[in-house]
Amino acid sequence: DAAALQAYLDTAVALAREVGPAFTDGFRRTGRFAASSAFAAEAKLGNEADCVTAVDRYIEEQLFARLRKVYPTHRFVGEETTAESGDDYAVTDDPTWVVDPVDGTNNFVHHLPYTGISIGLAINREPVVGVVYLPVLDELYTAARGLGAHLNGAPLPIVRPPALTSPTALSQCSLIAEHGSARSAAVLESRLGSFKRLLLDKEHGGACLQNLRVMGSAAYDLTLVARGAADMYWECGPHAWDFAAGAVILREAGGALFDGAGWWGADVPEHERRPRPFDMWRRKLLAIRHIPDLPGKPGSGRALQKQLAAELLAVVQDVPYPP
Ligand code: LIP
Repeated sequence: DAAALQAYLDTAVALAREVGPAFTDGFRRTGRFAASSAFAAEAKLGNEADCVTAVDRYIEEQLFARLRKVYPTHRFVGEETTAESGDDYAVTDDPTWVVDPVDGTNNFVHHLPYTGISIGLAINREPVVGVVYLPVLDELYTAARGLGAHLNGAPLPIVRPPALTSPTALSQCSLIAEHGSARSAAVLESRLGSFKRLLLDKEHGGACLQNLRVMGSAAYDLTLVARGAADMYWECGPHAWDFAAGAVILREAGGALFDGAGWWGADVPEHERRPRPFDMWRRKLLAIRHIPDLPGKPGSGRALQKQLAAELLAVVQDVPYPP
Protein backbone atom coordinates (compact mmCIF):
# COMPACT_ATOMS: atom_id res chain seq x y z
CA ASP A 1 0.00 0.00 0.00
CA ALA A 2 0.96 3.66 -0.32
CA ALA A 3 2.24 4.02 3.25
CA ALA A 4 4.51 0.97 2.89
CA LEU A 5 5.86 2.22 -0.45
CA GLN A 6 6.49 5.65 1.03
CA ALA A 7 8.41 4.04 3.90
CA TYR A 8 10.59 2.02 1.46
CA LEU A 9 11.20 5.19 -0.53
CA ASP A 10 12.16 7.15 2.59
CA THR A 11 14.65 4.43 3.55
CA ALA A 12 16.19 4.41 0.07
CA VAL A 13 16.48 8.22 0.02
CA ALA A 14 18.09 8.31 3.46
CA LEU A 15 20.62 5.66 2.43
CA ALA A 16 21.44 7.34 -0.88
CA ARG A 17 22.09 10.60 0.96
CA GLU A 18 24.15 8.80 3.57
CA VAL A 19 26.57 7.30 1.03
CA GLY A 20 26.55 10.44 -1.15
CA PRO A 21 29.69 11.97 0.45
CA ALA A 22 31.68 8.74 -0.13
CA PHE A 23 30.59 8.89 -3.78
CA THR A 24 31.62 12.53 -4.22
CA ASP A 25 34.89 12.01 -2.38
CA GLY A 26 35.69 8.94 -4.52
CA PHE A 27 34.76 10.86 -7.67
CA ARG A 28 37.39 13.47 -6.83
CA ARG A 29 40.06 10.97 -5.87
CA THR A 30 39.68 8.18 -8.40
CA GLY A 31 42.55 8.06 -10.89
CA ARG A 32 42.27 6.12 -14.09
CA PHE A 33 45.94 5.21 -14.30
CA ALA A 34 46.86 5.23 -10.62
CA ALA A 35 47.47 1.49 -10.61
CA SER A 36 48.73 1.36 -7.04
CA SER A 37 46.09 3.61 -5.54
CA ALA A 38 43.08 2.34 -3.62
CA PHE A 39 41.09 4.60 -5.92
CA ALA A 40 42.30 3.13 -9.22
CA ALA A 41 39.84 1.85 -11.81
CA GLU A 42 40.07 -1.88 -12.48
CA ALA A 43 39.03 -3.54 -15.72
CA LYS A 44 36.25 -6.11 -15.40
CA LEU A 45 36.89 -9.36 -17.28
CA GLY A 46 39.88 -7.79 -18.98
CA ASN A 47 37.79 -5.08 -20.67
CA GLU A 48 39.15 -1.65 -19.76
CA ALA A 49 35.97 0.04 -20.98
CA ASP A 50 33.98 -1.88 -18.37
CA CYS A 51 35.49 -0.93 -15.05
CA VAL A 52 34.95 -1.06 -11.33
CA THR A 53 36.44 0.95 -8.48
CA ALA A 54 36.79 0.59 -4.74
CA VAL A 55 33.98 3.13 -4.46
CA ASP A 56 31.54 0.83 -6.32
CA ARG A 57 32.31 -1.99 -3.88
CA TYR A 58 32.26 0.20 -0.77
CA ILE A 59 28.92 1.82 -1.57
CA GLU A 60 27.25 -1.46 -2.48
CA GLU A 61 28.49 -3.03 0.78
CA GLN A 62 27.25 -0.07 2.81
CA LEU A 63 23.83 -0.02 1.14
CA PHE A 64 23.26 -3.75 1.48
CA ALA A 65 24.48 -3.87 5.09
CA ARG A 66 22.05 -1.11 6.05
CA LEU A 67 19.15 -2.47 4.01
CA ARG A 68 19.65 -5.96 5.49
CA LYS A 69 19.34 -4.52 8.97
CA VAL A 70 16.03 -2.86 8.18
CA TYR A 71 14.62 -5.60 5.92
CA PRO A 72 16.22 -8.92 6.92
CA THR A 73 13.77 -10.99 4.87
CA HIS A 74 14.23 -9.08 1.61
CA ARG A 75 16.49 -10.17 -1.23
CA PHE A 76 19.36 -8.19 -2.72
CA VAL A 77 20.81 -7.96 -6.19
CA GLY A 78 23.74 -5.63 -6.80
CA GLU A 79 25.90 -4.97 -9.79
CA GLU A 80 29.13 -5.65 -7.97
CA THR A 81 27.93 -8.58 -5.86
CA THR A 82 26.27 -10.30 -8.78
CA ALA A 83 28.85 -9.50 -11.45
CA GLU A 84 31.82 -10.31 -9.26
CA SER A 85 30.51 -13.51 -7.74
CA GLY A 86 29.53 -14.71 -11.21
CA ASP A 87 26.41 -16.15 -9.55
CA ASP A 88 23.15 -16.23 -11.33
CA TYR A 89 20.84 -14.18 -9.23
CA ALA A 90 17.62 -15.90 -8.41
CA VAL A 91 14.60 -13.97 -9.54
CA THR A 92 11.63 -14.39 -7.23
CA ASP A 93 8.46 -12.54 -6.28
CA ASP A 94 9.97 -11.53 -2.91
CA PRO A 95 10.79 -7.88 -2.28
CA THR A 96 14.18 -7.46 -3.97
CA TRP A 97 16.47 -4.46 -3.76
CA VAL A 98 18.21 -3.99 -7.09
CA VAL A 99 21.21 -1.71 -6.71
CA ASP A 100 23.91 -0.18 -8.85
CA PRO A 101 26.23 1.65 -6.44
CA VAL A 102 27.87 3.65 -9.24
CA ASP A 103 25.95 3.65 -12.47
CA GLY A 104 28.08 5.14 -15.21
CA THR A 105 31.38 3.98 -13.71
CA ASN A 106 33.18 4.91 -16.90
CA ASN A 107 31.96 8.51 -16.49
CA PHE A 108 32.93 8.33 -12.82
CA VAL A 109 36.56 7.43 -13.54
CA HIS A 110 36.74 10.14 -16.22
CA HIS A 111 35.30 12.72 -13.80
CA LEU A 112 32.20 13.27 -15.89
CA PRO A 113 29.42 13.98 -13.39
CA TYR A 114 26.66 12.00 -15.20
CA THR A 115 27.02 9.16 -12.75
CA GLY A 116 25.06 8.18 -9.70
CA ILE A 117 23.65 5.72 -7.23
CA SER A 118 20.68 3.67 -8.37
CA ILE A 119 18.46 1.97 -5.79
CA GLY A 120 15.37 0.11 -6.95
CA LEU A 121 12.94 -2.12 -5.14
CA ALA A 122 10.96 -4.77 -7.01
CA ILE A 123 7.97 -6.61 -5.54
CA ASN A 124 6.43 -9.48 -7.47
CA ARG A 125 9.23 -8.87 -9.99
CA GLU A 126 7.93 -5.42 -10.80
CA PRO A 127 9.92 -2.29 -9.85
CA VAL A 128 7.88 -0.19 -7.41
CA VAL A 129 10.38 2.18 -5.77
CA GLY A 130 13.24 4.03 -7.42
CA VAL A 131 15.93 6.44 -6.27
CA VAL A 132 18.60 7.76 -8.62
CA TYR A 133 20.98 10.12 -6.88
CA LEU A 134 23.68 12.05 -8.73
CA PRO A 135 25.75 13.36 -5.82
CA VAL A 136 28.14 15.45 -7.89
CA LEU A 137 25.28 17.31 -9.61
CA ASP A 138 23.17 17.15 -6.45
CA GLU A 139 20.19 15.76 -8.35
CA LEU A 140 17.98 13.40 -6.38
CA TYR A 141 15.30 11.62 -8.43
CA THR A 142 12.71 9.71 -6.44
CA ALA A 143 9.56 7.76 -7.22
CA ALA A 144 7.25 5.13 -5.81
CA ARG A 145 4.37 3.46 -7.55
CA GLY A 146 1.27 5.63 -7.50
CA LEU A 147 3.08 8.40 -5.58
CA GLY A 148 4.59 10.32 -8.50
CA ALA A 149 8.18 11.11 -9.44
CA HIS A 150 10.24 14.03 -8.21
CA LEU A 151 13.56 15.77 -8.78
CA ASN A 152 14.81 17.36 -5.57
CA GLY A 153 11.16 17.47 -4.48
CA ALA A 154 9.75 19.05 -7.68
CA PRO A 155 7.29 16.89 -9.63
CA LEU A 156 8.39 15.32 -12.92
CA PRO A 157 8.26 15.99 -15.78
CA ILE A 158 9.93 19.33 -15.16
CA VAL A 159 9.19 20.37 -18.74
CA ARG A 160 5.42 20.89 -19.08
CA PRO A 161 3.05 21.63 -21.97
CA PRO A 162 3.14 23.72 -24.11
CA ALA A 163 6.95 23.40 -23.92
CA LEU A 164 6.50 19.63 -23.65
CA THR A 165 5.31 18.98 -27.18
CA SER A 166 3.81 15.91 -28.87
CA PRO A 167 6.16 14.73 -31.64
CA THR A 168 4.33 12.98 -34.48
CA ALA A 169 7.37 11.48 -36.25
CA LEU A 170 10.73 10.07 -35.21
CA SER A 171 12.42 12.85 -37.17
CA GLN A 172 11.07 15.31 -34.55
CA CYS A 173 12.57 13.38 -31.65
CA SER A 174 15.69 13.41 -29.54
CA LEU A 175 17.03 10.03 -28.49
CA ILE A 176 19.47 8.93 -25.83
CA ALA A 177 21.22 5.69 -26.74
CA GLU A 178 24.27 3.88 -25.42
CA HIS A 179 27.01 2.10 -27.32
CA GLY A 180 27.86 0.08 -24.20
CA SER A 181 31.23 -1.25 -23.16
CA ALA A 182 31.67 -4.04 -25.73
CA ARG A 183 34.57 -3.29 -28.03
CA SER A 184 34.35 -6.13 -30.56
CA ALA A 185 34.08 -5.30 -34.25
CA ALA A 186 30.82 -7.17 -34.75
CA VAL A 187 29.00 -5.50 -31.87
CA LEU A 188 30.26 -2.05 -32.77
CA GLU A 189 29.44 -2.40 -36.45
CA SER A 190 25.89 -3.29 -35.64
CA ARG A 191 25.36 -0.68 -32.89
CA LEU A 192 27.09 2.17 -34.69
CA GLY A 193 25.35 1.12 -37.90
CA SER A 194 22.03 1.58 -36.13
CA PHE A 195 23.18 5.02 -34.90
CA LYS A 196 23.93 5.97 -38.49
CA ARG A 197 20.53 4.81 -39.77
CA LEU A 198 18.84 6.75 -36.98
CA LEU A 199 20.64 9.98 -37.88
CA LEU A 200 20.83 9.67 -41.66
CA ASP A 201 18.60 11.87 -43.83
CA LYS A 202 15.37 10.47 -45.24
CA GLU A 203 16.54 10.55 -48.87
CA HIS A 204 19.01 7.85 -47.96
CA GLY A 205 16.52 5.81 -45.97
CA GLY A 206 17.45 7.16 -42.55
CA ALA A 207 15.14 8.22 -39.72
CA CYS A 208 16.70 11.71 -39.59
CA LEU A 209 16.49 12.01 -35.79
CA GLN A 210 16.93 15.55 -34.46
CA ASN A 211 19.65 14.33 -32.15
CA LEU A 212 21.20 11.30 -30.56
CA ARG A 213 23.07 11.58 -27.27
CA VAL A 214 25.23 9.08 -25.40
CA MET A 215 25.31 10.03 -21.71
CA GLY A 216 26.96 6.89 -20.30
CA SER A 217 24.50 5.94 -17.55
CA ALA A 218 21.25 4.09 -18.07
CA ALA A 219 19.91 5.30 -14.73
CA TYR A 220 20.59 8.94 -15.64
CA ASP A 221 19.23 8.41 -19.18
CA LEU A 222 15.88 7.36 -17.74
CA THR A 223 15.72 10.36 -15.44
CA LEU A 224 16.42 12.66 -18.39
CA VAL A 225 13.51 11.13 -20.30
CA ALA A 226 11.37 11.43 -17.16
CA ARG A 227 12.13 15.13 -16.76
CA GLY A 228 11.34 15.80 -20.43
CA ALA A 229 14.93 16.51 -21.50
CA ALA A 230 14.85 13.75 -24.14
CA ASP A 231 12.01 11.97 -25.91
CA MET A 232 13.32 8.41 -25.83
CA TYR A 233 16.06 6.15 -24.53
CA TRP A 234 17.05 2.91 -26.20
CA GLU A 235 19.82 0.48 -25.34
CA CYS A 236 20.79 -3.12 -26.07
CA GLY A 237 22.00 -4.95 -23.02
CA PRO A 238 21.61 -2.86 -19.86
CA HIS A 239 21.08 -4.87 -16.68
CA ALA A 240 18.21 -4.67 -14.19
CA TRP A 241 20.46 -2.84 -11.69
CA ASP A 242 21.14 -0.13 -14.31
CA PHE A 243 17.47 0.64 -14.89
CA ALA A 244 15.21 -0.75 -12.11
CA ALA A 245 15.11 2.57 -10.23
CA GLY A 246 15.01 4.77 -13.35
CA ALA A 247 12.14 2.71 -14.75
CA VAL A 248 9.90 3.57 -11.77
CA ILE A 249 10.88 7.24 -12.04
CA LEU A 250 9.98 7.35 -15.72
CA ARG A 251 6.75 5.40 -15.21
CA GLU A 252 5.62 7.77 -12.47
CA ALA A 253 6.44 10.73 -14.72
CA GLY A 254 3.93 9.39 -17.27
CA GLY A 255 6.45 7.60 -19.47
CA ALA A 256 6.29 4.05 -20.79
CA LEU A 257 8.82 1.26 -21.29
CA PHE A 258 8.94 -1.55 -23.83
CA ASP A 259 11.03 -4.64 -23.09
CA GLY A 260 10.83 -6.22 -26.52
CA ALA A 261 7.60 -8.08 -25.85
CA GLY A 262 5.43 -6.03 -23.53
CA TRP A 263 4.67 -2.44 -22.56
CA TRP A 264 4.80 -1.08 -19.04
CA GLY A 265 3.51 2.26 -17.85
CA ALA A 266 0.78 3.85 -15.79
CA ASP A 267 -1.12 4.94 -18.92
CA VAL A 268 -0.62 1.67 -20.80
CA PRO A 269 -4.00 -0.06 -21.14
CA GLU A 270 -4.22 -3.65 -19.94
CA HIS A 271 -4.59 -5.16 -23.43
CA GLU A 272 -1.32 -3.56 -24.58
CA ARG A 273 0.60 -5.22 -21.78
CA ARG A 274 0.29 -8.62 -23.38
CA PRO A 275 1.84 -11.10 -23.71
CA ARG A 276 3.06 -10.22 -20.21
CA PRO A 277 4.09 -7.20 -18.17
CA PHE A 278 7.40 -5.38 -18.44
CA ASP A 279 10.18 -7.77 -17.57
CA MET A 280 13.11 -5.96 -16.02
CA TRP A 281 15.18 -9.11 -15.98
CA ARG A 282 15.38 -9.02 -19.76
CA ARG A 283 18.14 -6.85 -21.10
CA LYS A 284 16.02 -5.00 -23.62
CA LEU A 285 14.90 -1.48 -23.12
CA LEU A 286 13.08 1.21 -24.99
CA ALA A 287 11.76 4.07 -22.90
CA ILE A 288 9.61 6.97 -24.02
CA ARG A 289 8.49 10.05 -22.16
CA HIS A 290 4.99 11.21 -21.42
CA ILE A 291 3.44 12.59 -24.61
CA PRO A 292 0.50 14.95 -24.08
CA ASP A 293 -2.68 14.25 -26.05
CA LEU A 294 -3.11 16.31 -29.21
CA PRO A 295 -5.85 18.97 -28.83
CA GLY A 296 -9.29 17.35 -29.00
CA LYS A 297 -7.84 13.85 -29.37
CA PRO A 298 -8.01 11.88 -26.13
CA GLY A 299 -5.68 8.86 -26.13
CA SER A 300 -3.51 10.31 -28.89
CA GLY A 301 -0.50 10.72 -26.58
CA ARG A 302 -0.38 7.00 -25.87
CA ALA A 303 -0.92 6.23 -29.59
CA LEU A 304 2.04 8.47 -30.44
CA GLN A 305 4.24 6.69 -27.89
CA LYS A 306 3.51 3.41 -29.67
CA GLN A 307 3.93 4.84 -33.14
CA LEU A 308 7.30 6.45 -32.35
CA ALA A 309 8.53 3.30 -30.62
CA ALA A 310 7.53 1.21 -33.64
CA GLU A 311 9.38 3.61 -35.94
CA LEU A 312 12.49 3.37 -33.78
CA LEU A 313 12.36 -0.41 -33.46
CA ALA A 314 12.01 -0.78 -37.23
CA VAL A 315 15.32 1.05 -37.66
CA VAL A 316 17.24 -0.84 -34.97
CA GLN A 317 15.66 -4.28 -35.31
CA ASP A 318 18.78 -6.06 -36.56
CA VAL A 319 20.90 -5.03 -33.57
CA PRO A 320 21.32 -8.20 -31.50
CA TYR A 321 20.46 -8.17 -27.84
CA PRO A 322 22.46 -10.17 -25.33
CA PRO A 323 20.77 -13.43 -24.27
C1 LIP B 1 26.63 1.32 -17.50
C2 LIP B 1 25.21 1.45 -17.99
C3 LIP B 1 25.17 1.98 -19.39
C4 LIP B 1 25.92 1.11 -20.32
C5 LIP B 1 27.35 0.98 -19.85
C6 LIP B 1 27.40 0.46 -18.43
P1 LIP B 1 27.81 0.70 -15.17
O1 LIP B 1 26.58 0.78 -16.20
O2 LIP B 1 24.50 2.33 -17.21
O3 LIP B 1 23.83 2.05 -19.81
O4 LIP B 1 25.87 1.60 -21.63
O5 LIP B 1 28.07 0.14 -20.69
O6 LIP B 1 26.94 -0.86 -18.35
O7 LIP B 1 28.54 -0.54 -15.54
O8 LIP B 1 28.63 1.90 -15.32
O9 LIP B 1 27.18 0.60 -13.86
